[in-house]
Amino acid sequence: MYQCLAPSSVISWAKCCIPVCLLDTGMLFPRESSSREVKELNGRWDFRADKSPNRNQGFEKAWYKSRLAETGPVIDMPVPASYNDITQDPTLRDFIGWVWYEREVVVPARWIADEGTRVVLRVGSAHYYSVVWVNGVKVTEHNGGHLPFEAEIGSLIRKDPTQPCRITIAVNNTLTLDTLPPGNIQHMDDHTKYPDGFFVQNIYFDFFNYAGIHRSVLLYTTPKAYVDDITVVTDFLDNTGLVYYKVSVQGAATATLKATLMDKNGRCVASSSEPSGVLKVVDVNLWWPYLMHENPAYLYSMEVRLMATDSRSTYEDVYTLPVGIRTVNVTSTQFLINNKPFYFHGVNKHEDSDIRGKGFDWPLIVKDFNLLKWLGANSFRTSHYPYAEEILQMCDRHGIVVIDECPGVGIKDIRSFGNSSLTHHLAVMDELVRRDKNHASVVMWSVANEPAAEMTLIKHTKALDPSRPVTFITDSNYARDRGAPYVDVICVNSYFSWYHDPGHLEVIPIQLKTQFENWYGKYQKPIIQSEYGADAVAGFHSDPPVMFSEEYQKAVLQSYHNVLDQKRKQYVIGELIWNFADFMTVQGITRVVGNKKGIFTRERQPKAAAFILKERYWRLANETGRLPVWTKYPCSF
Ligand code: GCB
Repeated sequence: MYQCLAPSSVISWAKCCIPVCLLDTGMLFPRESSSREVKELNGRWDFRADKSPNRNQGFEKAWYKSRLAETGPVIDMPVPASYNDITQDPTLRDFIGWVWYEREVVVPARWIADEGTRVVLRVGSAHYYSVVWVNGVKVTEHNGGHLPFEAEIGSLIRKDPTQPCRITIAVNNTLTLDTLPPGNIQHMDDHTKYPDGFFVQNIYFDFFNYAGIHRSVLLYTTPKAYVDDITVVTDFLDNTGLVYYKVSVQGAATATLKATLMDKNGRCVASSSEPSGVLKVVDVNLWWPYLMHENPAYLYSMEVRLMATDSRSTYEDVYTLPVGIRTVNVTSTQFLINNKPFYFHGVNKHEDSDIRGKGFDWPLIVKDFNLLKWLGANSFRTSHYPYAEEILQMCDRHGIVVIDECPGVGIKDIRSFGNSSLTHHLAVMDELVRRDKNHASVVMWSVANEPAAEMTLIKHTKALDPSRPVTFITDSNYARDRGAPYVDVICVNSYFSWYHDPGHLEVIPIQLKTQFENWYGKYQKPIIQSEYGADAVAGFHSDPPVMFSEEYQKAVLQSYHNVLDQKRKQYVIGELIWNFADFMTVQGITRVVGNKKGIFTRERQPKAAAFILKERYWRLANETGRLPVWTKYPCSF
């Protein structure tokens, strides 16, 4: 048991602990190669919300059987994007139920002609429950937002090559007590108060339940015999990097395989012909976090080349995976990356922006990475759900360290504490680890924000991926004995002088100190202040500071920082501000057009607090890290 280890012991996750995949198939990110093609289906789709009273007309009338425009009026809808803020229709902004998307695709003739080619339809994510048809035939369904799903559609489109390929996706954002996050529908039947058929969706999490197709829809090809999954876990010994790997193959009884690891210049540094094993890299360039090394985020490329033959032909498949070589260890007082203490000075984020909602958007992502670097942030937590894979790829490329969180947020209703919730929660962890296990930037899993059954979840996640530590996020008042004995790092959210003792900045030094001392005293595990902050409406000023002014937000941060500075010399290993940017929430009396705890506005302009944090993060980096040459003069940003 980890908690029995002496304070100085190191819990090491490296070695050759390969994550186990409990799911039938892999979920490699679709990449082009000499054997694989990718066709993006993003852009304008036809769209129709099913506004029938039971929201079921689409299924009753089988809207998937013909063109959507033939079933009734359709409107334009961009993919990827949440549909909520796209139109001027208030009933669509707050719509609950099934919406239908459709578009026709021209499939390259050779994809159809070549029986040895697999054609896969992949949805990066759709919120929340999805059903997918191709030419009226159901090909898959998926339970849960934020994670990808796919279906092989080759045989279907080959049935009648003269037909265009019509893709229909129905998406339902109804949350139940067993979904992640949970929610429930409440019907109001009192006709003296509510119109006919009035209902609301109750949720217990603090962000808008944006819905629709949130990430790219793609078609991609692989040969019939193909690389289905690759798992890597890395380590090093002195100057030698070790890449433990495992390749799984589908579509061939026997196959030959070559795994080649290449450096940044494309030079082969190690290779093997085995489906699993270890690649040894002499004079290794380790993957280091941003601001911890002058050459951070070094990535090798692992090319897997597969050859298989059947009675008809020979298949060659090539898949190239970026690989960062690094280790992660935890002691009772430190978080070690490559055996050096790492202090998380970072942010909590949301996938959230004007108009797009939770829709994937490259300009926003690149802007956010520029802001993270400007701020001197070295890390973030994917509060409160898995972010797009492209965001994790950016983290790998830029050395931004990630605590990867599953969508277990707002599990408050006692009825969500049962077995069916837990079974789904475990399945979501399987999907999350399967998708993100190979990212060097991902250094820890977070099973939930205040979860119901953390013990089982933590044990399950550790069994899934023994190569990384596991945590869950708690708040300062949370029953302390539930999950804490099982986690590797304690993550605490607290809002002193905001939700507790509002307006009283003077309580922060006492209450924060007590919080840390209680948690550490009981568990002797390193602690991350995983949320803290205060709302500030940009442009509101007040001296002396009062709540909601930029000055108050600044003062809260400064008071927290004073305590963090004492405790980070002992066992506090990180601080993540809540939040990077203002974000949309449900309407309510505590939210003024959303949550305003951002240090940037929703439009990504800095509030006064951003400058406080920037000054601090660069100071921390200067104390503990080694700045890249180009960041020698951070003030010149
Ligand atoms: C929290 C939650 C986060 C909220 C935040 C707040 O503890 O984890 O989702 O947005 O507090 O601002 O209330």
